[in-house]
Amino acid sequence: MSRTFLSLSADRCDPTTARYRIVLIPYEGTVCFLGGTARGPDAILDVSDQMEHFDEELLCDFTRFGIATFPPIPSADTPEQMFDRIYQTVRQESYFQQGKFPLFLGGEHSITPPIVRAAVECYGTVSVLQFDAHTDLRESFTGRKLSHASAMRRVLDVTPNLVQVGIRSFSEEEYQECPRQIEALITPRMLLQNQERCVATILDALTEPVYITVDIDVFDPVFAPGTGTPEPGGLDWFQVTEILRRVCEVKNVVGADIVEVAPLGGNNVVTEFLAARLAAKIIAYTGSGGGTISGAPCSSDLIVGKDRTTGGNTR
Ligand SMILES: [Mn+2]
Repeated sequence: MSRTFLSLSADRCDPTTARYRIVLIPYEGTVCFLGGTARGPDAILDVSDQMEHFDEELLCDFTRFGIATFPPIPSADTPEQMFDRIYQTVRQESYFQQGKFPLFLGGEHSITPPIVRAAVECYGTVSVLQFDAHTDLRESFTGRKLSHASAMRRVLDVTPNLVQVGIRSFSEEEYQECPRQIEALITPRMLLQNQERCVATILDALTEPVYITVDIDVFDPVFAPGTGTPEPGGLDWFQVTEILRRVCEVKNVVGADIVEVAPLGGNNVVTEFLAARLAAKIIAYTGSGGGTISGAPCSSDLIVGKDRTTGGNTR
């Protein structure tokens, strides 16, 4: 079983030289329904052993800039302590830093606000692109302001620029308290009707730099059954990766997280495999697209399907 992402050779996972930083946060403190997100990061690392290091779409070795795996941030006793621990660790370890790209593996979605707070401190301003089935805009949930169900409300405390994609579940309370956010949602239905227009809207709405948070439940439960609150009507691999690729091509993306993977156990590794491949895609896309992180890019001519017109869904 691997303790580093992809079980890379020593020269490719040296933390002092690697551009990419995998940071594990196996936190599960405020989950309300099915548990298991604490096992997510380990499960993603384990299956990453089985993946190729060559991106089939960009035709390049996405590990060439180095991918280091950092020790897990241990869970604290309360959500407040955990928020502070994540925020302080991300700052002290300088996970956000010019030329470095942190990719956090959760854990539940409440890990995101302290990360974004540290990112805003580093870069001055950050917009957040959220892939999720849920808005997570409740002011509090079961009496907790730091619940996973309030994660994006806490993000709004530190940045006003939040773009939400794949949402298909939110409460009346959220609609009344955050009407501007709700009216700007990019829903799965909108993506099915005209993905190209949605991508243009997303690119237009995102200021730079961009931080990306992916709740694995943005995918349809058919593709990602191992998660706490599987919602029907989710996105597929091509919808999510197409948006990610386009955003990474033209925006300066400075970090990302993948959260809410709750492994089913046994031989069903579908969800963690999807998450591991998604992590690889984020690395590949940010390594070859736009942005200020320098390095020899793959030729953009090699991006298969770069010129294809994607009116409507991509399936
Ligand atoms: Mn969610």
